[in-house]
Amino acid sequence: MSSDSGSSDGELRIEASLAAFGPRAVAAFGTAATEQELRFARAEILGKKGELTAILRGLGQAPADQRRALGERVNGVRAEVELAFEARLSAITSALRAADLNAAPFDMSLPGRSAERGHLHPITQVSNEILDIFRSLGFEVAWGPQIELEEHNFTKLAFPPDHPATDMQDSFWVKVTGAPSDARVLLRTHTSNVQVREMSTHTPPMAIVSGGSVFRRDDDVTHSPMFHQIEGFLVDESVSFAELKGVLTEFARRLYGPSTPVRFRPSYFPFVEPGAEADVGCVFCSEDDGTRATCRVCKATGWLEILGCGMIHPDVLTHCGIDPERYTGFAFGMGVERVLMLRYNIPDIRLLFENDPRFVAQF
Ligand code: FA5
Repeated sequence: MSSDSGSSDGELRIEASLAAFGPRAVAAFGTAATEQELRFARAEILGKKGELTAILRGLGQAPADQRRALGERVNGVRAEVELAFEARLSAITSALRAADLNAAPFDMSLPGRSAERGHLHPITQVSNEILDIFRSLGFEVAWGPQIELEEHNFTKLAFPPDHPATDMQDSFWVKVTGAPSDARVLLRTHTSNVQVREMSTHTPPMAIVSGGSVFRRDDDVTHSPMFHQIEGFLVDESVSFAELKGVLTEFARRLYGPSTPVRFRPSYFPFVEPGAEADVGCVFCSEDDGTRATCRVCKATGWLEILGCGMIHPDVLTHCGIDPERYTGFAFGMGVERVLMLRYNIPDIRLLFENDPRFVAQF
C-alpha cells in the first residue's frame, strides 16, 4: 500500500526504530553513574540532535493516514523515556544522600580552625630587644634618615676624603634631581649619621640609641647590601672610657647572660679616639669540654666580635657644635644580623632576607 507522500516501508522502519529506541535509552540512563552523566545522556537521546527527533523527522516517510498514530506512539515512547530518566535521577540523588548520611558524622563540638598568627621578623625582634636594654639603662631612642647627606654620613664624622668607605665601590651614591651640585647624597652606610644629627641639634648631657637599615656594596654569606645596625652614644662632662666599658659590659651580659666574659680590643674608626672592638666569650664552645678546638663560629679563638666603639673624636664634637674641652662622650655601633647569626648559629645572612616561612617561623 502506498500514498502520495509515504510508504508502508517507511512506517515499518519507524516502528522498528521506536521499538529499539525505548530499551536503548533506558539502558543508557542505567549506566550513568552521576547526575552529570545522566543529564548528558538525556541531551543526546531526547535533545534537538537526538535520536527521537530524527525518528520524528522520519514520520514524513510513513503513509499519511498512519502518521497521527505513529506520532502518538513517538510521544508515548518519549514519555516512557522521560519517566526512566526521572527514576534514574531520583535513584542517583537518593544514593548520594544515603552515602552522606552513612559517612562519618560531622562533629559539631570540634574547635574551629584558628587563623594563623604572624609575628615580628627576627631582625625586628632582636632590634627591639637591644633597644629595650639601652632604654632600661637610661638611653633615649632617636631615628635618622636612610638617604643621607655625605656631610652627616662621612664628613662631620671626620672620614678623610680618600677613606675607602667613601669610594664609589663601597657606598650607594644617589642622584637627586634639582639638588645643588655640591650636595652629595648616599644611602647611609651606618647609623652613625644619627650621632651627627642629634649632637648638632641638642646640647649635652645626652644618651641616645638608634637603629635601622644601612647599605653597603657588600654581598656574601656574612655581608648583605642592606643590613641593620644599632648605634648609641653618650655625651656629658667627664665621660671616660670607664663609662664606655661599664655600659657595654652590662649590655652584653643582659643580651648574652650574666656571666658572659667581655673584652675590648683596640681598633680604628675615624670618628673615635681611642677606638675599640668589643668581644664576648663564644657561646657555642668551651675549653672545659674540648669543643673549643673545633668551634667554627669563633674559629677556635673563644671570642666573638659584637660591636665597634670608642670615645667620640674631639673633631666630631667640634663639627657638631659641642665644646670638646668641656664635653666628652663615647659611641658604639653593632650589626643586628651579626647578633642574630651568632645567637642562633645561622650560617648564611641571606636566610634572614628570603622570608621563607619555614625559616622565620622558628623565631
Ligand atoms: C661601623 O659601621 C661603625 N659606624 C660602628 C661604630 C659606631 C664604631 C660608633 C664606633 C663608634 P663597621 O663598619 O665595623 O662599623 O660595622 C659595624 C657592624 O656592622 C659590623 O661589626 C658587622 O657586624 C656589621 N656589618 C658591616 N657590614 C655588614 C654587611 N654588609 N652585612 C651585614 N652586617 C654588616
